[in-house]
Parts: sequence; C-alpha cells; structure tokens
Amino acid sequence: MQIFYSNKHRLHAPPNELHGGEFVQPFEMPSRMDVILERLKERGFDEIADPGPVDLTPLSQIHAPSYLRFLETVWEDWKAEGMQAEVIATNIPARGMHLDRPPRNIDGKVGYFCHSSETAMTAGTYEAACASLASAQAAQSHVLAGAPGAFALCRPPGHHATRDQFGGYCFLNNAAAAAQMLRNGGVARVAVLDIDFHHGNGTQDIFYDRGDVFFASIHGAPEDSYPYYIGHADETGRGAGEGSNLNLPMPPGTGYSAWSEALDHAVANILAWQADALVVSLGVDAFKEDPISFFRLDSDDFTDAGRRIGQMGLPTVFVMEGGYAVDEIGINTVNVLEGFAD
Ligand code: OKP
Ligand code: ZN
Repeated sequence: MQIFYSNKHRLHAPPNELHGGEFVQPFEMPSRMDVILERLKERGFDEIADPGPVDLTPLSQIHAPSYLRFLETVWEDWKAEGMQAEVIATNIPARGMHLDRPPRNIDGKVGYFCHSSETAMTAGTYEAACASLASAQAAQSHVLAGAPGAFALCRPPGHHATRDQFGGYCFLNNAAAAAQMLRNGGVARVAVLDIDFHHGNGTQDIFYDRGDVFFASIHGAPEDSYPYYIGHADETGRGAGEGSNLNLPMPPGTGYSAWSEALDHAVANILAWQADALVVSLGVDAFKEDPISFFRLDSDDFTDAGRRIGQMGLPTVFVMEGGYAVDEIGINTVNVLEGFAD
C-alpha cells in the first residue's frame, strides 16, 4: 500500500497541554510518527513517499476563509501583541454571548476560532498542518487514480477541526479535505468512517448539511468523553444532509464485541447509502491502554477491524488521526492496514 508522509509535522511540537488543571507534555507528540514509521518498515510497507506541495484551493470548500486567514497569520499577530509563549485560547464565546462577531484583538480572535483550549499553536503549526493536509491530498489522488487503498500518515490530526475552529489537537480537517477532493474528482458519493475513539465533530460539522458525503463515527459517548457537547445518536444531519450522519456513541469499558457490532452497523449503513469511495479517519485510541480514552480494544482487534473495512470493497483513503499509547501505536495502526490488505 502506498503511504504518504511528511517530516514537517515536527514543526508543530508545543511544549504544553492544559490537562487536569496543569500543563503537561502533550499527548499528541511527534514521536507518535516515529513509532508508526518503524512498524511500517518492520512489516514491509516500504512505499513511503513525501506528498509534495499542498494544494490550498479546495480548503475553501470545507473551511471558512476567515478561519484560514487566521491560521496563516495568528502567530505573527500573537507575537506582535507581545505574547511571550505559544498560542493558547483562554476565552471562548459561550452561552448568551455572540457566536458570530469576531473581535479585533488577537487574544479574542484566538478564542473565537478555537473550541478546546488544550490545543496550543506555535511558530511552525500552520506549516505542519499544511504538510499533514498534503499527505491526505496525495493519498486521495492516488486512490482517485485507481489504487484500492492508500494511507496518509498525517500529523497533526484533523477530525476535530470544524469549518472555523481548531481544537482537539486539530487545525485543518485532513479527512474532510480528502472526501471533498474525491467529490471534486468526480466521485458522486463519499463516506467518511471515523473509528478514532473521539467523535469527529469537525468532519460532522463540515458535512452536516450535505447529502453527498456520509459521515459515520464510533466514539466514546459525549456524556463521558471529549468533545462532550456533540456526538449524540440523534444527530442525523440537516436539510439535504438529513440521514447522512450516523453517530454510534459507546459507554466506558466498551470492548471489541460491542465495538465491532457498531462497526458492522456503520459499514452496513455506508453500503446501503451506496457510497462509491471511503475515507477512514484512522485513530487507534480505542486501544485498551490508551491514556486518554476508555474503550478496550486489543491490538489484534485492529487487524479484524481493518479486515471488515476491506470487505466493503470500496476505494479507501486512510487518514491518521489519534492514538496516544505511543509504544503500541505502530502495531495498532499497521494492524488495521494489514487487515485491510488481507
Ligand atoms: C484528538 B483525537 C486530555 C484530553 C484532551 C482532547 C482530546 C483530543 C483527541 N486532557 N482532549 O481525536 O485523538
Ligand atoms: Zn481520538
């Protein structure tokens, strides 16, 4: 399987994550990629290419122009205001406030374009996010050209990036961009299957009103898990998108028998919807040892999940999302790919 990966993710390595009231080393760290690359090589996946330059033009179809401009300029503006360290949102518009009036002040703007303050930005964040997106784009065009599957080893991840907000370690929505570019390339019906432990609120937000992209997500129930305020089963889409959003929230302690039933349900719905191509938001934080998640999948379960995805018989773009049990992230990720190829 062809893999696309850029080293430029290293430009994004914030020193801090706000977690439990203190600053800790971020869970989403550069070494995650090293462990995956090592495992890929160990298992004979040696077609790993640099994606080449990013194409920013399709971004305007999934992100707000004002948000894109913000990402591009935030670091400069933050420094110009005299801020000493990384960009972190402090104040975010909340109940009773205006949700649609961006302020002029950069601190206010950061909060306006953010939904989760654990996520920091640094000088190289935008460039890293663009390089991550480039991998998703390259994998997408490889599949569009006829490959049965391709893997975009993306970092930073993307599925929490909404139309106009960063957060949850995400800035540009790589999976949404891949889906949009498949559409642009002539694929009529595209499904996004999000198996990351966390609900893909960004991808849902982007496609919620659209009937041409189906979104399905298996995730920790919002009552118990980030992103907390979205991801419920009754969110089914709106307008032309009604019926093309499927949320399968699962409780703490969910193991593979219940999880794989949810996967089968998502797969059946995607096939019944008659998708022509598939984008998989591939997070492996459903793993039992993940430090910030509460499902109980074993490493072998990821192989089986990959096999079930492969049995759908759809051209498939895998886009890397989360997974924070760093020692096993390589095994778990590559297991999905091996199951798929099987
Ligand atoms: C990103 B992806 C730790 C939880 C922080 C953000 C989680 C983002 C997960 N305090 N919340 O979906 O794996
Ligand atoms: Zn996750």
